[in-house]
Amino acid sequence: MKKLLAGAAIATIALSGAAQAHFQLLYTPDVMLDSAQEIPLKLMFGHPMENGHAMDMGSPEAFDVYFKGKKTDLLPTLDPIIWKGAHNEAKGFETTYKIKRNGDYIFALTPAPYYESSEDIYIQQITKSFVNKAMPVDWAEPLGLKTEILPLNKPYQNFVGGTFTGKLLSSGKPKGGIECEIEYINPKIDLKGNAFAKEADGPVPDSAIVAITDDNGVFTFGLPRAGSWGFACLGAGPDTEFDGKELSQDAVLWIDVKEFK
Ligand SMILES: [Cu+2]
Repeated sequence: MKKLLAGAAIATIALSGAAQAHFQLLYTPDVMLDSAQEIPLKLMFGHPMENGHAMDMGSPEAFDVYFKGKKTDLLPTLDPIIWKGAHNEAKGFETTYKIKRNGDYIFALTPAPYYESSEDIYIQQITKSFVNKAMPVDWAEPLGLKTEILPLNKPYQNFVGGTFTGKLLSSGKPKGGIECEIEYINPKIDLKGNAFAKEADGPVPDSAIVAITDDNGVFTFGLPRAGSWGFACLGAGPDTEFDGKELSQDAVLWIDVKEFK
């Protein structure tokens, strides 16, 4: 309950009541591929629905891709970038990855804990993104992260007007009663320029969109709009302290939503 209140308080301070949530982004533009290609991956920490301020990322603790149960370390491939938000610039990372074989590629990022001075806590958003080539295989399998959202719908193929259901795990076990914030990437992304567009004309609700996980760790959300949608289940992980301060170890999942036409 304390975390819920802390989350609400920061949103209030930051934008006098308007919806604003931190989201770790792990972004690539095309998530269903039919041919082999090298994909870009952009890692940045910001407020995508509000097009709010960008935050500096430290060196990630882990960044891996999982393919058919095999994990490959991508940390050595990361290059630092300066991500340009609508209002400021912040440190992020980028890399590229060659998608060759058919199947599901699950990218998982454990960022360094981020110190949020306005709350005097650390935030660590353990984040998953998916890319599929041609054949669905194991997108619904857990990766064994400290905390993660298991997609119960294909994360790379969702439609406006449909629903998405996820299952929150903490140390591999379902976790109920956790608040999950929900956002989409509102501004257009300039991949070459490592920037969000200044204009973000998509709607921003009056307060954060939230779902609470049930006793089985499950939540469902109706998808109102096409784009990249993110879910951040707050304080879900087993680690609650970092460097002598409170740590919110969150599970983040990104999905793709298209018009059904
Ligand atoms: Cu923030």
